[in-house]
Amino acid sequence: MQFHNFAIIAHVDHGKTTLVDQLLRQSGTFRANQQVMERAMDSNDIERERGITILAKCTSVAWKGQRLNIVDTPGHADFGGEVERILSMVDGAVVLVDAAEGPMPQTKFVTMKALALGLKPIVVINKVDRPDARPTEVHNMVFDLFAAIGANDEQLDFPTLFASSKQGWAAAHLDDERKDLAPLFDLIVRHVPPAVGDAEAPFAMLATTLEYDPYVGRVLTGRIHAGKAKLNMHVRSLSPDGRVIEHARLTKLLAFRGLERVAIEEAVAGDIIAIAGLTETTVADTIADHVVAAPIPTMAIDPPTLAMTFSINDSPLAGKEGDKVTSRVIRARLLREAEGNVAIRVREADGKDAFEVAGRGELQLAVLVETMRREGYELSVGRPRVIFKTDSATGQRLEPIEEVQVDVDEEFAGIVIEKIGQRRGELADMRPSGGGKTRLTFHVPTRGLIGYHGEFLTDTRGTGIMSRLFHGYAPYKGTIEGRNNGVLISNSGGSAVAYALWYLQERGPLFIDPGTQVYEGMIIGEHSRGTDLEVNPLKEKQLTNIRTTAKDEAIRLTPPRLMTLERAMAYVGEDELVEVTPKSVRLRKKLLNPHERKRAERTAEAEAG
Ligand SMILES: Nc1nc2c(ncn2[C@@H]2O[C@H](COP(=O)(O)OP(=O)(O)OP(=O)(O)O)[C@@H](O)[C@H]2O)c(=O)[nH]1
Ligand SMILES: [Mg+2]
Repeated sequence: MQFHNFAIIAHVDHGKTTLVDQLLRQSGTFRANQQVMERAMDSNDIERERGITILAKCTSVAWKGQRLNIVDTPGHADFGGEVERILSMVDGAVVLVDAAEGPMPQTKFVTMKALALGLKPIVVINKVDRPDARPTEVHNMVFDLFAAIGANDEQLDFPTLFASSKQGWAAAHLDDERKDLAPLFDLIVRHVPPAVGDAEAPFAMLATTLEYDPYVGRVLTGRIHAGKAKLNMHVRSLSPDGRVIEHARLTKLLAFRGLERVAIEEAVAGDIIAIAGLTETTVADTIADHVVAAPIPTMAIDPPTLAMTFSINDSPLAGKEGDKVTSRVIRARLLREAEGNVAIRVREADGKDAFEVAGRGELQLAVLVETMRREGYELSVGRPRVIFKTDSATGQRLEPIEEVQVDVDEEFAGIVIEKIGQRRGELADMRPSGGGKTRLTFHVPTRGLIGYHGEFLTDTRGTGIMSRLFHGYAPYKGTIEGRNNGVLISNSGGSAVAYALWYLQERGPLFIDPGTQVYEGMIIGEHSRGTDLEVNPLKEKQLTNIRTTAKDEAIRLTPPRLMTLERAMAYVGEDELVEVTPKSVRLRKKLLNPHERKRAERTAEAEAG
């Protein structure tokens, strides 16, 4: 049997996981009566809630006697670190492009990576069923994209299918019968070269993804480069620089079969499998027979651009909602994350009990915090900040710049250009993109984009589409105006009272409901002016006014602006923190005591002056 290993790559939401559903279904992988959810490969909770793929996942189907190993990849740029490494495991790529949206920034990014590795992609123009689909035009755009990013002649000669992953069909021509995915299956078998690998050579495999299984422990997935993996075989692992990491026994071999993994006794070169039994080995390490002396070469991953400080929760409400609160458990959890997640880096920060976690973007960091709070952790996190670099030749400070592509109705183009301009972004291109929409391309400092997405959605009444992609480092663009408003800070602790909030809401929008537990130094709302204001959200109505209680009942509060984790992360200032527990997201001043805050302010002024 031959293996055809390929990854499905695309911009976010172009339909990769939906296509995998249909590949599984139409290859007869499911039992006849099996109940299968939509986007079945998006199996973790956060993936299902957000409707996006976060972790790349493998599956495998049989087609006409051949085995197709499929890797579903995440399309969101923050999770792009996965895609680069995944591509080194496969011999082919299916590039999916939405027939209405056309190629988007992440299409370009992943296609560039695939071309650079010498893969010959198959292009699938997907969502042809959309009423606003323009498949022929998009096909031409894909060709232009391939040419622009340096595809060689062979790669430029890519085969194309038109498809609807939702309806489960693919066809070579738009007027062909729209029946099933057989044209895609057949094309994959024809076009993705069968995996080669010497089955008689000593065993060697590159670990590409890592996860923890409650039963078998560390599970490493990768492609067998050479030889055979056998159950209970003795192996050793080598780091990318050739150091021996450990000697171990393969206690479990797992093959991917549809949505399941099945235990197997043996696997041969070319196949993609998961193994257990190693305890120290991680992503990018080589697992091999003892006679193998050199590790399998692996690719460098683009460095992280955004960092955030994680520290213990030391608020007065700490430890009430979570059971994982000490710096020791937080540290262990973060190190574990950094091990399996190639795009995350963790280091001990200067402060006590604090860690600096660096990643690819706000969403990636927010997903990590969200995952941890669901596991029972309590944390404080600071405002995300970009990672600067110094130009070694000139000594100049450099900052990360992103390419931002925006599709908006013409009427909103003005406000978007203005807002991005304030954030030191430069308009690189502007053109009509059909249907009364305008496509704007900018180069914007990552710094200026923190927290912008929410504002963008408000400004475009939820109709705008924005995507971003790391572009490179460039000289520092100068200061960017931060939040204009101060905040309302509670001056005492207890349960917030409706009557007090009713008075306070004149000062600015509130973040809490009556009954919310507050403490001294907690941020409960925004001040409509530029300064911070200490307020008392606990103040009850004077007892002498007892006769008006009937009116009290009628107190109408403006609905509070409740803070989600991501909103809070983008909102907090330098001297503020987001307190995260399994049940709550609170905003607070780093220094809770007003006298300490004053003192710190004076010191800062003295230093500046
Ligand atoms: N009309 C139409 N909608 C589709 C099609 N394929 C997928 N969708 C929809 O597009 C949305 C995104 O689909 P997914 O399969 O999750 O996209 P994805 O590429 O896996 O997204 P990420 O993994 O987050 O990058 C879902 O709402 C799908 O129902 C299609 O062929 N036609
Ligand atoms: Mg997906």
